[in-house]
Amino acid sequence: MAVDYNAYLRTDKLPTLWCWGCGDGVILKAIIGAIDANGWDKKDICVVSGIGCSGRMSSYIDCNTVHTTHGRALAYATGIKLANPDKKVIVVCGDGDALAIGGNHTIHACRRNIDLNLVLVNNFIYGLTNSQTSPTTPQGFWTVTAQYGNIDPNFDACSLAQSAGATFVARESVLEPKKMQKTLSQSFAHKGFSFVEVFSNCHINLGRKNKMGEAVDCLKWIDSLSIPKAKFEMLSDEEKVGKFPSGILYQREAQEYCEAYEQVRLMARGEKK
Ligand SMILES: Cc1ncc(C[n+]2csc(CCOP(=O)(O)OP(=O)(O)O)c2C)c(N)n1
Repeated sequence: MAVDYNAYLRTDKLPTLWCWGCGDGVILKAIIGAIDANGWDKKDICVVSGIGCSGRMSSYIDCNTVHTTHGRALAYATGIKLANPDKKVIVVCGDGDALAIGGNHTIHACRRNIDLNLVLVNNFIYGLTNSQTSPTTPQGFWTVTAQYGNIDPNFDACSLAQSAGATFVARESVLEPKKMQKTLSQSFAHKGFSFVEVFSNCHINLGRKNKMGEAVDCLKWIDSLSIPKAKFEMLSDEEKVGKFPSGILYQREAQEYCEAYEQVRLMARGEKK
């Protein structure tokens, strides 16, 4: 059945603040589609976001939402989930939000395997604040904080999440919204910490300032970066440089943090030995 998007949107907040053609709108639609596919009731969902263009996501979804401080969305979400383990908590962060200022929260949320669903909107730059270098900005790119070209090596965020202990790790892009929605839906159904990185276009603060052309040229560049996991694994080490595998990259079952915490709570109350 077709998704009734209006039922999930705060239509009085539209149009969005995003630039024309921004990938954030594509991701918002896919998140709503994935919520709908899981049949979740709006009152059982909380969407938590940090500060950034992508952080505006929580303003537009009509459910329980918390628009938190920059880099701290996962800390808020951890508290919300521990206090309400029966609720579904979706966290939306930009690459600066989740990997720079909030990097510590990200690795420890992965390590705890708490049942949160992180959607990492990777547009390779600080979008909202006009083009500072983020941990995913490719080397050589111009940013306001790297005016001679970025010299910092960039993160493979999914490898980081997997190493830190996330039990569902995937990478998708705004170029394939239906595939992204399906992966998001699977990640939402997963019990434990799910980490879905979505490559998205910031054709204004990344593309225009790096003379990449129009929005569509920025999208083509994003498309050239990721290769489906099975094909990626066939590449030589040299061919893999600067490329990222896409799709569901890793999944396993492990003890979920709220369940472990509940056992501790019962022991502390003398209700369990
Ligand atoms: C503690 C703190 N430091 C810095 C800022 C300024 N700030 C707001 S958003 C942002 C970066 C946004 O980039 P990203 O997280 O990648 O999200 P995007 O806007 O690209 O979606 C920064 C540095 C802030 N609001 N709070």
